[in-house]
Amino acid sequence: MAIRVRQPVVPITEIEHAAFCKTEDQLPAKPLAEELSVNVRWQHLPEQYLHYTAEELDRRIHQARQKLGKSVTILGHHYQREEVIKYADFQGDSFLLSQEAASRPEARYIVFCGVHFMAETACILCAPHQQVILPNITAGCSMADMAPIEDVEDAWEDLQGVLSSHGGIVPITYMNSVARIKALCGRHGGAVCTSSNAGKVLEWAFQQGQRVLFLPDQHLGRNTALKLGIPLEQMVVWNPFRPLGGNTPEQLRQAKMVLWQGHCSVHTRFTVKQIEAARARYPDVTVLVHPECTMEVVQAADQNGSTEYIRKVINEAPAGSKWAVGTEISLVNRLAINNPDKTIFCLDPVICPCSTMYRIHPAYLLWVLEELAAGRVVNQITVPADVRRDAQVALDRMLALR
Ligand code: CIZ
Repeated sequence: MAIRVRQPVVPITEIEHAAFCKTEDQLPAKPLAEELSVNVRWQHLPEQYLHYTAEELDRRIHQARQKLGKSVTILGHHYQREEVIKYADFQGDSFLLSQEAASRPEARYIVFCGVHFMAETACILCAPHQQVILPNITAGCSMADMAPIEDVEDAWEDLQGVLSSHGGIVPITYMNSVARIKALCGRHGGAVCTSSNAGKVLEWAFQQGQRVLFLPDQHLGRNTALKLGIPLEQMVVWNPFRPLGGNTPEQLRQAKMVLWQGHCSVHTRFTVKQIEAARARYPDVTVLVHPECTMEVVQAADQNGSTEYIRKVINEAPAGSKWAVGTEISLVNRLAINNPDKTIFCLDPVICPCSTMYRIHPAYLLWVLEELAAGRVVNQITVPADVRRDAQVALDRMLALR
């Protein structure tokens, strides 16, 4: 098996995961210097940005925006903290936001308050004159980092060796993956999926071939395949640290789903015990979780769906209804604020934000805006032309299924 040099990533440490966890329900942003004092390794900024108060940040962000006018669009992912999302021209999931950016060609600069793979997707979908900026360059995604392209290419080669004369395998990647993985899927007859359309994309994939390599979230892959009636016995997990992912050639040939061993650190915090506790407290509660949660949690919940689904269902629910939600805390808090006539709470009593989404502090947003206002583009995210072309193929296959 080939050994390749890996791209360095800024890892999400256990310290960072725990650093921002709280038991009270709000997480007000502190001056950046204070947030950095818990030993996180975020992008360096000019000193003055570390000390601005919330009021100073707010005033300066408004000033910079006024100067930049329509040349800038700010996009905010549902998982962004309140102090950042309030500046967003559009809020949404990663794919909706990228489409929104592409539909606004007057915006030369797209400031994407989200994480790296989302900015890459925007870059793939945007017009060539648009530049995509990620306010904090270290805002990656721990799930996407669990599938480095070098490991995926090695796995792909190994799978071809075992399966090419046994019906092959179709690569499907969740949106939460680097552009190079999307491109690999495009080149090899596969597609991208989101958590909203994973079922449709998997159905399509099984019309193309007899088995699927699902990247990088094993839980979304497993939960979706189970919904389609594929039994657990026909699923194997690919551990990139073991030869053949820890499987025998026979196990791979028997499998319908090969699930990459990746997960979301936020959604795997939710447990069946938390669901039981929520039901004990509110017997009429509806438990609604994201399909990145484990199979046990998804099966114990009343409903599961993407961030857009969760928002829609709760926003449209009758007054007085009660919701225990298993997804990122910033989204849950926002739903609770926007629906004061309903009882909405996070399943997990310990409030832990997504630590990479949290790396976008308003001071970073201010910094990139002030740099733009001074005529300098910082933190531009680019995708090489060949990667963009092939990734677009995989995205187009998904879009054709809508
Ligand atoms: O694609 C997204 O934005 C994510 C991360 C999840 C979802 O369900 O929308």
